[in-house]
Amino acid sequence: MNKSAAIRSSVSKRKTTVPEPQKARFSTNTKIIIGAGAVILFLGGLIIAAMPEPGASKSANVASRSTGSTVSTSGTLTAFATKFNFGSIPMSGGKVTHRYWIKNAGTEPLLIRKMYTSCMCTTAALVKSSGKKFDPVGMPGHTPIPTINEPMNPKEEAIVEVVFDPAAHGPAGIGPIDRVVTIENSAGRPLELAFAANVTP
Ligand SMILES: [Cu+2]
Repeated sequence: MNKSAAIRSSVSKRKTTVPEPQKARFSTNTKIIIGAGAVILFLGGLIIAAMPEPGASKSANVASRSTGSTVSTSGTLTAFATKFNFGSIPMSGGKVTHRYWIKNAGTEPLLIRKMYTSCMCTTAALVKSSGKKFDPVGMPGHTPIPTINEPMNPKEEAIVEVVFDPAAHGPAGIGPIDRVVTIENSAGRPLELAFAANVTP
């Protein structure tokens, strides 16, 4: 605050020693007052900026400590698109594949517990960003569904590679179909990836 005190003393000095017309003196004083105010605001800003933010860092520490030993229930497993349409596909054309991108959009790690599909004509395989690919899974009751408990870190992305076999049901499977891949996870509700197709003869 020495600076502003110096400015103030110079203001009073000028006031007494330099006689000026009323109008001019007013504008000079106003400028100096604004200047002094800016210095005070600037110094105050420096002090505030230099101050640590104990509230913010403390709450972050508490949050990480309270969840350190447990699996997240507030992270969120999301998909960039949860629906896909293969359009018309011939029964004799062979299997078709679609890759869904999923992401842990939460702030804490989560676990992919297990994945399964709604029908035996459909398989789904998890492919991690590291390139690690899990064995494809199918429909519960038709194929064993392993619990994989695969971790996904915050912001980590992965692929769910879904394969649909339009010939799996034979001629009975001709027509529009809807299938779902379910991904059970530790972050909340299961993520459901859906697709449709129109199987033609
Ligand atoms: Cu099926």
